[in-house]
Order: sequence, then structure tokens, then C-alpha cells
Amino acid sequence: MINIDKNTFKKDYEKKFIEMHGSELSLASPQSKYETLGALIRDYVVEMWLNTTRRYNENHDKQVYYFSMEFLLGRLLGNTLLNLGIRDVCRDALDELNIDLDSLEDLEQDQGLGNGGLGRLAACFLDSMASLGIPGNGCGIRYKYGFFEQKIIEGSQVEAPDNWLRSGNVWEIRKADKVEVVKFGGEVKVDSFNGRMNFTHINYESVLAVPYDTPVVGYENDVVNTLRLWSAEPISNEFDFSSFSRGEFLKAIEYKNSVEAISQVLYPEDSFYEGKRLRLKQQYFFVSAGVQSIIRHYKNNGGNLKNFDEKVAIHINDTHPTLVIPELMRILMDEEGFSWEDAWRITKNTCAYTNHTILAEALEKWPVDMFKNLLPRIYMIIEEMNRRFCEKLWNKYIGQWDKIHRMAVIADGYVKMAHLAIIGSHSVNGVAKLHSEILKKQEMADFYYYYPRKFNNKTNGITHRRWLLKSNPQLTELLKETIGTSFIKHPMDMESFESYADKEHVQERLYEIKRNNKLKLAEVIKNKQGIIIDPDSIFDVQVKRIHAYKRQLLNALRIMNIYSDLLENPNMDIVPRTFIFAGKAAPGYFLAKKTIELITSIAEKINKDTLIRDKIKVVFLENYNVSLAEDIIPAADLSEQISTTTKEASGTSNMKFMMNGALTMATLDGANIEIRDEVGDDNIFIFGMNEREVLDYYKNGGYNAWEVCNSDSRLRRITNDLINGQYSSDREKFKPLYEHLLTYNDEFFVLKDFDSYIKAHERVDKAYRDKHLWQKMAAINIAHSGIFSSDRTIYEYATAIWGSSFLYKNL
Ligand code: 26Q
Repeated sequence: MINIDKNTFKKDYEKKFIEMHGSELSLASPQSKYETLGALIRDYVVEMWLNTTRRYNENHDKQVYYFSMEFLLGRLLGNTLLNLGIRDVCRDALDELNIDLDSLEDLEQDQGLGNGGLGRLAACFLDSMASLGIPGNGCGIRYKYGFFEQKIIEGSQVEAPDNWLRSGNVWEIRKADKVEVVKFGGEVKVDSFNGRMNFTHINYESVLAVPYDTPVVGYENDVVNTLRLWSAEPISNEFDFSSFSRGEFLKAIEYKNSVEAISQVLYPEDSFYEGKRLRLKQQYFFVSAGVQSIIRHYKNNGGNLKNFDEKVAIHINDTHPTLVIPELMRILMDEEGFSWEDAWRITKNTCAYTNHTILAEALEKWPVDMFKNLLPRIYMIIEEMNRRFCEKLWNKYIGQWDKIHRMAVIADGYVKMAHLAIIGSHSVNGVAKLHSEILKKQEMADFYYYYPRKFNNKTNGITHRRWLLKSNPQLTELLKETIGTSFIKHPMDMESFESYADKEHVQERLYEIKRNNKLKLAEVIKNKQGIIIDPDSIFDVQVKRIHAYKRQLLNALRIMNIYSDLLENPNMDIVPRTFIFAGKAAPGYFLAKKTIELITSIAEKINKDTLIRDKIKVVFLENYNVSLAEDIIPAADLSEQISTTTKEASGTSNMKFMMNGALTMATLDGANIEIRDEVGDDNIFIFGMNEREVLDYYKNGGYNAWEVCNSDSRLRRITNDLINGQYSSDREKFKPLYEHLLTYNDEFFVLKDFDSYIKAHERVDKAYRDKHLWQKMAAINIAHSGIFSSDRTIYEYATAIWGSSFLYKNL
């Protein structure tokens, strides 16, 4: 623990300021005050960081490496202070210097190196690993530009680059002495020596991988783990300056640019795969650098590669880092002289894979020609893995060529990454119970029957430190006052809050806290977009990536329906509502962008209609990111989790909302099912088709959107409003959405679930009118949210998959 009092902190801060800026603190800019604070905190952390690393090395603890293309950390200052246990001291000390900690925290740029759920999950996992004292490391890419910045211009999404490193990053340390070299292209020379085949990679292009380390501070436990992100740089001897004088100027620049492109930008694609060569390059780049550096460290620390798998666990976050498997094989065989069999055993015991989606369009597969050309040796290894695997299949499934073809790693001219990940790992997991079952029964059934014991479930979680302690201080206070502080280290203890659910004074407090959070969000919305919203209306929130399967369109149609009702009857007695949306669409995803246009058009129309007297308001908040989520989620009354059943692998915002006392409007999809199981049917609003009905439609067909539409006058009216100029003078504008729903028989069944959605919202209105009932339901949700702490999730990964040692069993 850092033991520091206010006065020492003040002195340290003033000293640090002068050291960095050589000028008077009283005249300083806010940015320089923020940078000083960041640098000071980093100094505090460094010693603990060194100690943690030293202890891991001395104990030869088993290390976990979480490989992920995305880490969506958000801001680090507030949470680092919180975990160090010095946020209050720091706040008081700065107060005395007339500096407001909150406004300094607001100056930090979000570290937005992720698209959505998968990237944020990786960030929550890092926090939980450190807080449980698990020797755990993150490994990823230091994108120069993170996830794009979204601007809404005339109602449409416009993308701008996220230049998050513009003013530097106080949290990272460039480790110039820990660089690795990654090789692309070229050919493989094969010869044999003493009966052993030798593979030599020649004529390749080298890229320098430079690591930047960020400390990951555990909660009040002296643990500081490491997130290592790799940046691509040209190798100076290949970027040969003498070539300039030989007139090869362009070639040299081309080399430099092509290398730097590798870590230039995060692909803004979520749940959709495109066979882009640069993305394959990104994948091999960070995987190769990561695996090489793990092995280098392992050997330097006296480790014997024969028992590598006993001392190292590598986790593969979706298929994106699957090349870990052939890369580890390559190093063990080509560089360390292991036999195929030994290398394979070690690799399989080391690696574990998590699947995050069942959407077919998200499954990665790479064209063989592209693959071979970029990674010739890795391709050879995969070919051999495939050959051996298919041989086993032939022996087991004699004559079942279809099945063997379906399961092969290389087929139809593609390398199938999920198949590679499954055969090369000892564990394959889904991220919620339903999702894991669907993987076993449907998507990966062939593999499940072949390897029944590999498959398991690890329901996702979220770190309650960021999503409760940090983002909702007043609720945290109430919990401390009622049930004590044990829930902080043991989130499952939140369950004892349930006995307070009936108590009127607690209900009152919950109401007040929610109202304060709503006022704060209303202020944010006013400042950001100039819209005034009513804090006494229901804050009805859907924030997440914009995607057809998540069905923002269903939500939009409902609002259109309420609006037409109000136009007919302006005095209709409804509970006032504020509909809040936020989320980014992939830049090339036409229908998602149209959906944003529709929502902003509805907002435009409704918000200026004075006849309905502020009964409803619609807000689309620009540029959804982690920091905005921290403002929105604590202020929500209702959380919209309305994906087509079977499509949302888990969802994690559903857990964040629940923990903050929002009630959930949900289909029985992903982790919503487990939330329902926790709180009971009376404390959640469930609607829509179930798994069986949806799967039946997919299997047997029979969905007819026209029929559903024509038999419901409300649907006829609102679908018509999409094309009759009601929301845009350009009648063509929303026609693609209309056609998607009707002409193309929408595969996500929006119209089919409409009626049941409306009815569920009538139940919401009824419950909300009873203030005590609503707060009681909220309390029950809060009380049952502890199981969705990522501490629980990580505990399960660590015990059942990684075999980690623990410093703290915070459960
Ligand atoms: C793949 C290939 C090429 C380009 C991009 C991609 C790509 C990038 C990101 C594919 C998928 C993603 C992200 C997926 C994701 O965020 N999935 C979500 O993961 C969460 C954590 O498990 C779940 O809660 C969500 O249900 C799931 O949608």
C-alpha cells in the first residue's frame, strides 16, 4: 500500500510540477497540471511495479498472457488512484492547491483501442487479474489511431481520426531494450541434416516490434501487472539511408510507410470480417512479437522449455490472435529443436481460446494465397497441423467426407481460424451459458462431439471497481452504509443488500441517488448537445454498437409508435420518457448508418414538437466511449437489451446497468438469461421470441414480415411513416430500412417482436408509477449483480483453465 498523507502528497506534487515544467504552479495550464499528476502517480506505481515483477520472477509463478487485438481501457487516472487507495488524499491535497481533481481527470484522453464489448472485456479482465493478484499480462497492439471519433453532422455519422496520442501518454513506458523482430514474406528453404528436416526462412522483410508497457494496478494489494502493446517501426538497417543517394528514395519511403501502417489504426469493424491483408499482418505482428518476448523472458529467468506449459498460459481472445498456435510451434521446432509431437503437446497445453460470436459473417478465414505469401513458414505449419488432424478424422469418421471437409482447418481455399484455434487449444469457451450451449449444439457441434471435454462456459463479467465504485460514488456510499465494505473485495457480498430492498428509507435513498445521477447526465447532455431533458422522466437507454442484430430499429419503431399515438391524442396519459441512444456504426455498414439517421431524424422531429408538451424526448449522444458510458450508465432507469435471441453472445453493458440499479428490458439472449435467473421474473421485463422459436425460423423458414406487418395497424402506420415523409422530406431516405424490414424479410425479426415489446413497456410504465416498487426492484438488481463482477469470471478462468496461482481469493 502507498502510505501517503495529504501534506506529503502536496509537496510531492509541487516538486514534480517544478521538475517537469520549471515554472509557477499558479500560472500553469490545466493540461500541464494533469500531466504532472499523471507523472507523479506513475512514479508512485513504478516501485510497486518493479517489486511485483521481481516477486513473480523469483517465485517462478505461472504467468497468464491475455492476447487481444483490442484493449478498451478508457481513462486510467481515476481508476489508478482508486486502486492505489489514494484518490481521497489526492483530491484533498489538490483542493488545497485550488486544483479540482475531477476536472483534471476529465482532461485525460480515452484510450480507445477497441470496438466494443470484446475490447472492454479485455480491459475489465486486466483489472480483475491484478486485483486478484494473478500474475497476468495483456498483449496487444499500440494503435496510433484508436477507434474513430464519431461526429453527428446533419443527423449522420461522420468519422474523424482518434489521435489519442496527440498530447502524449503518461502511462506508457517505451521499452527500447525489449524489441523483437517480426518477419514477413520471403520463402522457406527446406533441407535435412542428420535425418532432421530444417526450415530456413529467407528473403523476408523484417519489422521491428517495439513494446510500450502500461502498469495495471490491482485494488489495494500492491500488485502491478503489465499491459504490453507493440508498435511497428522500420528496422534502421533496412531503412537504408544510403539508398537515398542511390536514387531508391521512393523504395525506402515505401518500406517505412508499409511498416508503420501495421500499428497505425484499429479496424473499426465489429462482428464482421473482411479478408484484409493488413489485418492479417497486424495479427501476426503482435502475436509473433508477443510469443518471442514471452519465450525470451522465460529462458532468461531460467525456465526450461520442456515444461513451458506448466509455467505459461496463453489466452486467445476470439480468433484474432490464433496465430499464437503456429508461431509457438515454429519457435519450439525451428529455433529450439523440439520434435513436432513435443511442440504440439506444449502448444496445446499452453493455449486456450474464447469465442465471442456466433454470427457467421464474423468468423475469420484467410485466403490461402494471401496467407502463404505473407507467412510462408506459418502456412507450412498449419498445413501439417491440418494434415495430421484430417488423418485422425479419417480414422474416426471413415468415409464421412462431408464432415471431414467441414472440420478441416484448410478448405475451399481458406484457412479457417476458429478451427485452428479449437484444435490447437486445450480449452474452448463461450461467454454466457446460452452462447456456450449454442456453440456446442450448433456452430461447433462437430468439434464438440470430437472433443467434448474441451468445451466450457465462462460467463462474462465487468469490473465493479470502474463500473460501481468509480462511476457511482453515491450508490457505493449507500452500500457501505447498509452492508459494510466487504463487497468491495468480495462482490458477491452485495447479495446482503437484498434485505434492504423493502426498507422505505433505502428506497428513498436509491431514488435520490438515481435522480442526482440523472441531473448530472442531463447537464452533460445540455453541454454537449444543447438538449434539455427532464430528470423526472424515465431515462430509457440503449447504448452499444449500432448493429441490425442489436435492434436499435425495434426501439426506434416503438418511439415512432408512441409519437403517432401522441399526435392522435396529445393528452394521452403516459409516464414521460427520455430515450437515450449512443453508439458507433462501422463506417462501411450502410444500414447501421441509416439507423443512426433515423434516430436523429426522430429526435429532431419530436424534440421540437411543442404540442406533445415534453412528454417524450429523444437524444442521440455523439461519440460513445468508455468515459461517456461512465456518465450514462449510473443515470439510467431502464436498460434496453433487445437483441434477437441467440445473436448476442453475452452482452456486458446489461451487467453494468444492473449493477447501477437500472431495470432491464430484455430478450432471453446472452447473459440476460442469467440476469433473469438471478433477479427473478418479477424484477426484469422479458419479451420476444425464445431460442426455440428463433432457431425454428432459421431452420424451417416461415417468417413473413409482410404478414406480420399487415395484421397490425400500428406496424402498418409506422412502417409507412418511414416512406411517407413523416421523418424526412426526402422520402427515399429511410426506404432502405423499410425494405430491409419488409421486402428483404428482416432476418432479425424486428416486426415479429414488436407487439410483445410494446406490452413489456406497458409493464414498465406501470411499475415506474409506483416509486417504491421500482426502487425495490432496483435494489434487488443491485444486490444480485455481484456475480457479474469480472473477479468471479477471472477466478473461474484462473482455476479451471489457466491453473494460476493467486495472491488473493477475493470471493
Ligand atoms: C474481425 C475480423 C476483421 C475485422 C474485425 C473483426 C472483429 C473485430 C471486433 C470481429 C469482432 C469484434 C468484436 C466482437 C465483440 O465485441 N463481441 C462481443 O463480445 C462481448 C464480450 O464477450 C460480448 O458480450 C458481446 O455479446 C459480443 O458481441
